[in-house]
This record gives sequence, structure tokens and C-alpha cells, in this order.
Amino acid sequence: MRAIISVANREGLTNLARDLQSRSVEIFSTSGTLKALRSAGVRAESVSALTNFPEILDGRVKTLHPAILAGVLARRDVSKHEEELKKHHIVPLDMVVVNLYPFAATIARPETTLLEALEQIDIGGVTLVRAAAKNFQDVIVLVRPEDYADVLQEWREQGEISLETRRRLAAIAFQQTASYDTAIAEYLRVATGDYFPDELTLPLERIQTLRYGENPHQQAAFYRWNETTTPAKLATVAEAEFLHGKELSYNNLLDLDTALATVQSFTAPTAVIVKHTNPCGLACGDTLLEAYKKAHGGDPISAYGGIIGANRQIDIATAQEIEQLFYEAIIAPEYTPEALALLRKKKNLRLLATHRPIEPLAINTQLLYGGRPEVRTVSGGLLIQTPDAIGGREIEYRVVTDREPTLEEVTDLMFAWKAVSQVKSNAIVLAHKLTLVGVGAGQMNRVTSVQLAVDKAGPRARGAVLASDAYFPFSDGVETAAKVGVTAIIQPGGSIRDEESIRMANRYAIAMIFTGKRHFRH
Ligand code: 93A
Repeated sequence: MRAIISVANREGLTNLARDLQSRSVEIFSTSGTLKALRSAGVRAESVSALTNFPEILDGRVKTLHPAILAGVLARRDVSKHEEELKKHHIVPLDMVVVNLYPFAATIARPETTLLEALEQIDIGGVTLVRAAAKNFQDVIVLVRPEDYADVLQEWREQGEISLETRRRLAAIAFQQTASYDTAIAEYLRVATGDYFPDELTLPLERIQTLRYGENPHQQAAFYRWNETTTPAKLATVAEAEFLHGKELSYNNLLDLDTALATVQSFTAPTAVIVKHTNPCGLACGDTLLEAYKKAHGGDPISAYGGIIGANRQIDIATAQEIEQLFYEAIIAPEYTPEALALLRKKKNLRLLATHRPIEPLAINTQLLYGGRPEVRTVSGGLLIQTPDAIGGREIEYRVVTDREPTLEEVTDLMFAWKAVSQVKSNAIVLAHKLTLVGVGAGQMNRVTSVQLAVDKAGPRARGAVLASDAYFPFSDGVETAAKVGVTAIIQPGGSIRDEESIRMANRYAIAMIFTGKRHFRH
């Protein structure tokens, strides 16, 4: 048996090659891989031994040769193929192990030039992989180090690699080359300002099948953008480590996503409690403990059964507070060992760690998949957009009322603006001292959302600030807030009746600022 090994990612290479060698597999490799193998003491030959041709054009042509491709593509059950190989002194190749040039990782580095990017477009490796995958009935194709061990184990236990496994490996291979090309196409396209392809192949890989969907009679699965297209190491729900608890549900995942996105907008220690994809508690503090206590205090009734997000390591003090109440899940960058030990005692509480800082991101619209595209379905199709995010930096605004907001009000307005962007439209939030005190979410008119937020806040509305995710179409929203003692408002502005809202605000000495940007969330 003969194998070609040509890998950019050398992870697991030596183990694999040693195992193959012990099964008397002859190994042929491209120059870099060959060097790595030989220095690890594995016997291997150069691919030039097959082609009688050197690697040329700085490696652009290494394995692109009929002697190699015919050796991979020849059908073993067709005697004509066998004869043709013999006639041209070509030997059959039974295994192809290739790991492609790291294109996605290369373009993820901002300093990468076009020339450097083009150089990392793998041609020979892709060709080899596709050839082997096409001929999977006779050829084993391996493109991911994580698959090596399973294949070797099967070989050890069964004495061969089953047709079923080869077919599965071929599917993985074609999926990978498709994603690889998608990433290249996207890179070339977005530089011209065109983010969205004419035809969309979503480069996703399944993480798990879920027990059920939003309701028990719905089927569901959880996918992540696959690694070939997602170089950016962001804190995401899909990449988070599941540390403890019952299996994650569809609704848990949706709420975890809101929790993560919400705390990600803030630089200070921040905690959020999410229910049904809306934050019901949110606060910043000097410590995470303080933030959590304030967040919970904002709406202790709704917090029950919620999902917690934190942008700091969960410490023992915070864990002791959380532990007293019923929550579904927590997502945080890390947990101290004591906190983890304590929280693990709650068998129904799911714990996730991102192992990456949860901090404001530059809004990455540079790359669709490398960023975090949002995908929604409509019947017969889907919608895709770059994410809405408010970074940690200052928000631009202009004061439209007679009174300017005080420094303290501005601080709360900025907090409220980030908070409201995470609430379902029509969204209104009231905030005071960096704590959410009232939320009106998902209403069909804005004034009802104001009324809900005000009702939730109760006496805490006095002295609070208000944020509205879109402009007030009428002045009634401002009036409702004014009457309960709201002192400052942040909103996009842009209504033809803005003047009426401004007049209303002035009448109550409210300071109002316009951002010019709305943050609908549906
Ligand atoms: O530049 S290429 O597209 N031309 C080729 O003929 C070729 N054959 C294999 N790149 C090619 N490869 C790739 O080289 C493999 O996909 C692998 O990523 C890499 C391994 O090269 P080396 O062993 O020299 O480090």
C-alpha cells in the first residue's frame, strides 16, 4: 500500500505516519512534510520519486502531476485502468492525507497582502483531495487531524477501512474543499465592497443534534461556522466549552447568545440575566459580584429560571450568590476552581466557559463568515446580515433639548443605549446607576413598551434615564416617561414629529439626546 502525505498542519502527523509504517505502508511526501517526517525518524520518500519531476515554481507545482493524479484516480476494478498505469509506469496510490494551506488564518491577519493571500490558495492539495474523494471506493482520504485516530483504530480492529468510513471521509473532504473555496471567494469579493455571494453555501458543521427545537414537537440541531472559514477567535456560544449540567436546549442556546452579546458590549464588570431572549436584569459594577447583585435586583421576579451572562471570571463570592437561586445556565469567560466546584453541585445548572475574553469587538464587517453573520429564515429562503453591535467606545450623539444631560445621566444613557439594543423591538429600557430597572420588550407600539418599562420600574422610574431603540413617532412616549420622573432620554431621532417630542421633553426639563442610529431587533 502507498500513501501520499502532504500536510500544512502537522498536528498528529508523526503518530499517523509511524502507525502507517508499522503496517508497511510506503509513504510519499512533499518537501516540508518529508522533512518533518524524516526528522521524526519516519521513513518516507519524496513525491518526486513518483513523478520523476522536481517541485517547481516555489512549490506552486508539487503534486500536480499525472503520475500522482492517475495513481489516485485509477479504478482498481477496471483492467484498462490497470493496464494504462503499467504502460506509463505509474503506481496506484491508496491513501491521501492532505491538510490544506491555511488560507483563512492567513487572511485573518490584518497585515496580510493580496500577494500573500494568493500564495496561500492551495491548488495541488485540493486537487489531490478531490481526486481521492472521488475514488473513495479504492482510496482513503484524510483531511483533518482529528479523524486520524478513528481511522487507525478501525484499521487496527477491523483489519481494514470499511467502505462506509471511506465514503464518510470523502464527504468530509468535499465539504472541506467547498468551504475552502467559499472563503477564497468571499475574500476576493468583499474587497470590492460586495459582501454577499450570488449563491450561498453555508460552511457549517454540526455540533450536536438537539433533543428538540423551540417546542418538543420540533426537530433541531446546532451548527457552527466551520474552521476553514472562521479564523477569528471570538468568544462565541458555539465555541464555548460546556463544563457541566443537563444537555443544552434550543432555547438555552438562544438565550445564551443574547447573554453573551449583551455583556460583550461593556468593558466594566457586567452581569446580565436573560429570559426568552430579552435581558430582564443587567448591571455594571466595580466587581462582578456587585454587577450580579444589581442585575438581579433590577427584576428579581423575572430572573427566576433565567440565563446569566458575565464578562468576568465567575469568582466564589458571585457563585455563592448565584447558587441560592434557580437559573438555567451561565456563560462566562472562566470560573475559579472554587466557584466551579460550588456551581457543579447544582445538577440542573448548565455551565459554559468561552475561554476567551468577553469584550467589545470592533464591528467586523470585513468578512461575512469570519465575522458573525446573523441568519434568519423566511419561508422558502433566508436572510443574512452582519451583526448589529455597539462597541465599547463612546456613542456619538447630539443634545436636542434645552437642558444638557449631567455627567451621571450621560453614563446611564450610554449604558441604557447598549442595553436597549439587545431587547426585542419595540424596545424601551429604564436604567439608573448602571442598572436596568425597567424593560418594555416586543410590543407593537412604542408607547405600550414605555408603559411596560415604567410599570416594571415602579418607584425606581424617578430619576432614571430611558432608551428607545427607535424614534418616538409621537410625543406620548416621552410624556408617559416624564410623568413618572424620568430625567433623560436617548433615542435615534428622525421622526417627522421629533419637534413634538422635543417640546414635550423641554416642558418636563428632560435632557434628550439623538444618536441618529436605531437598533431594531426582531
Ligand atoms: O502550491 S500547491 O497548490 N501545489 C501543489 O502541487 C501542492 N501539492 C500539495 N500546494 C500543494 N500542496 C500542499 O502543500 C498541501 O495541501 C499541503 O498543505 C502543503 C504541504 O507542503 P509541504 O509538505 O511542502 O510543507
